[in-house]
Amino acid sequence: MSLPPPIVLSFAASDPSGGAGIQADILTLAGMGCHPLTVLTAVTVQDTTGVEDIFVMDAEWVIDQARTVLQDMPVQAFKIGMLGSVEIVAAIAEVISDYPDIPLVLDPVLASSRGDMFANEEVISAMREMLFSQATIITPNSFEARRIALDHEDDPEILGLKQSADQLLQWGCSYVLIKGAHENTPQVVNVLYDVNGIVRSDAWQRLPGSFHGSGCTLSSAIAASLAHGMSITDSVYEAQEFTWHTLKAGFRPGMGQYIPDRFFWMESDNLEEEAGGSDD
Ligand code: PXL
Repeated sequence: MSLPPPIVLSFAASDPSGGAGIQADILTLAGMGCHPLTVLTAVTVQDTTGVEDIFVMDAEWVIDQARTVLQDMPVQAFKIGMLGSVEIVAAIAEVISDYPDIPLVLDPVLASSRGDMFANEEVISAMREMLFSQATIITPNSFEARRIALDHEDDPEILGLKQSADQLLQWGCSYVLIKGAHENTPQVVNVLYDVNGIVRSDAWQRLPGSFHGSGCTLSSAIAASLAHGMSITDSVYEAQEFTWHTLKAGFRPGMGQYIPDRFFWMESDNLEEEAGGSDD
């Protein structure tokens, strides 16, 4: 018998298309050599073209799922995706507060890449108040960073990204990774900040096509790297590289978006592909 791989607990919602959500987390964590524990926060009805419905779990069920596996197995990292309700935010905040030494990656999911909304103003406030101070790193895209940084419903475009990062850090997370895919730049530039400013900045070749599940893949890959014992800066680079390759090898299984291939590395051709580089 062999020793268990690093274990990561993901709190997320089901995406039956297998592109995003808990399915993305399971594939990514497994693809990066971790064992995934999964706590379901919601069930969505969706395919690769869009979300049709969402059923949010009762917060008690979230607590029961989490406490049961946590009493049985030691985890090396937590990852949080779609939350679903203020009660679920509170439930998760309470559970993870018992594990202050375990790194936490919080992907503050507000909407799908196609614009289906997943979080209202109350959930955003609850996330800021109860989860940010427990997060090692949060991974908003530039839209989410500006939207969450603004405490009200003003036009988020008025905030710069550095200004948004500073605001998010003030709510207590240690690092913010702002993803630049939605910005009008030739390359995709992802920037990691801490309270002292920019920690690292990585530019990646922009790939054609619209992807479903890239954010879930990146945040799970950071959690996997942290669970393997890597530093935060190395984890952020490793996760971006992994994610870029999943997108490069992405496939279009239906009539909508492309899905990242989290097992791209099983194709030996993809192992030699040149990705992009680091700015720092
Ligand atoms: O990528 C964010 C996300 C998270 N969780 C679920 C999703 C999506 C995007 O569609 O469906 C379940």
